[in-house]
Amino acid sequence: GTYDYRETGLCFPTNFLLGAATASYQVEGGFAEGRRGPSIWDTFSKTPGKVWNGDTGDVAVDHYHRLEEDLDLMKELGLEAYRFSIAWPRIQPQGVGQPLRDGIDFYDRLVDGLLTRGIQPIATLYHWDLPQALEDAGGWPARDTAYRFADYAAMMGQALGDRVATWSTLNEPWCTAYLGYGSGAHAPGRTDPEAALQAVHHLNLAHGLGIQRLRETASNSPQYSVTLNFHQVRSVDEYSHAAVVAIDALANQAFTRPMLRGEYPRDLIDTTASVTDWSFVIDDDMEQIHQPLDLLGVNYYSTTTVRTWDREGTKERHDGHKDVGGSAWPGADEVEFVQQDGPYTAMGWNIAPDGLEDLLVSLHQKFPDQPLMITENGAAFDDVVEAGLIHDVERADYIRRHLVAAHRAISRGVDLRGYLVWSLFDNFEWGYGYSKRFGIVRVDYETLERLPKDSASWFAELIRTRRIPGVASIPR
Ligand code: PNW
Repeated sequence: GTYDYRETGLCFPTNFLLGAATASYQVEGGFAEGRRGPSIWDTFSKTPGKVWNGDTGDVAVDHYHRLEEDLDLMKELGLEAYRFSIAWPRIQPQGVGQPLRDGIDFYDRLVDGLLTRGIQPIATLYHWDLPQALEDAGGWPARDTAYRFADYAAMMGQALGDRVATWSTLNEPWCTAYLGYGSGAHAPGRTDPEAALQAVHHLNLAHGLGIQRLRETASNSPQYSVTLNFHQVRSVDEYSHAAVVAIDALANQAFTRPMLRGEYPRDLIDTTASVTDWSFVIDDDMEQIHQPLDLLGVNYYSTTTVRTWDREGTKERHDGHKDVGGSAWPGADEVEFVQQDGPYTAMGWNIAPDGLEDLLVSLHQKFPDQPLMITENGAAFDDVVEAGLIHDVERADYIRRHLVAAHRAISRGVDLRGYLVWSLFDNFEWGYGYSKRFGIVRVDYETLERLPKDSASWFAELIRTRRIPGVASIPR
């Protein structure tokens, strides 16, 4: 195979945080427990044709009912941090009003269970499960959703602010805005380019207001963050500079510039000029959005390669996103996404650890004082169970090579604080249902049994020794 089995000899300092991540709708199940309200992902997954095989998160990996067992597993693997998300509709079933006791209790138990085991809780307030009632009232294209989010943030700050180590407002607002309201591949499945850009702005506003409300309520001194999925954009030829600028503006700068600098960049306004005049940006929005962050969360899986379309022939569409008709790139009509060189994961995403190093270095150059953390990185592969074991060398090798890239970025001066693998478990992979497995722990969807894969043992060895092991050194 193409794996690199060597021992690297590279070490991470003890304060470099190593852990794993999940998200509420992808793992919890228990969809009707404790008067939880429906989210847009319940509605979407139950709409025929939207999710592979008609899969839903009704049961998922049943984490809601297997909390203690799962916490013990995290402890056995030696995780130093666990990144989870809070299901808003468990707290406010209609997105407004008093918090539900059962909802708060569940996250109370989760946070306490982590702390008892010496694992840092990293809590994300929004990983895509918007209360359906708020979507019915307009969803993220409506300004009011940002205010509802701010109230919910304050509520969670009150409830858990004495124990959560790190707060993150949003996970990947890029996906929410452009896949939810532009391409239609994600809930709520709308395909309206202007709505997608309104969603961008109201997500940014929600983030800024949310940070402020969390700060008011916290009684210890947690870290405040947001998690973005950056597109590391490359061009195929020297004529395609404009395509890189447009995609970088839509994917990356649409979030980093308002959040970290309090402005929307010219390139974004220009790229989207045929779609919107951004008149929904009003009053002191930009000041509200611009809040200092202790950490910027970076999710990284792959690179993106573009070319300026010459308007001849059919446009290539290999942007790594499920094509369901609408565009995930409002205004970028002259951009072609080209097929990239392999190897690929089961998602069809090309494996490019050097893209992670480039991304971290460029973020450090643009925002020199901003500490970073890799909040997701990992891979789906078609795992095979052999005599009760899963020798997922490809996944261990993927993680290993990205850790080497992270290590190189650190040695080039990047202030990188940690690495969280996506994901702790195989889980509900959005539009792909249960067909794609990202876990370092396998879940048998018949019995719901958990089975750590070789990549989990490999990761546990990394945490124990703080040294990036060779893939061959997986204890068997
Ligand atoms: C991220 N895309 O999602 C999410 O934060 C996770 O919930 C998810 O399971 C993981 O990455 C793996 O996909 C993405 O189409 C979903 O570019 C789709 C895209 C990117 C990230």
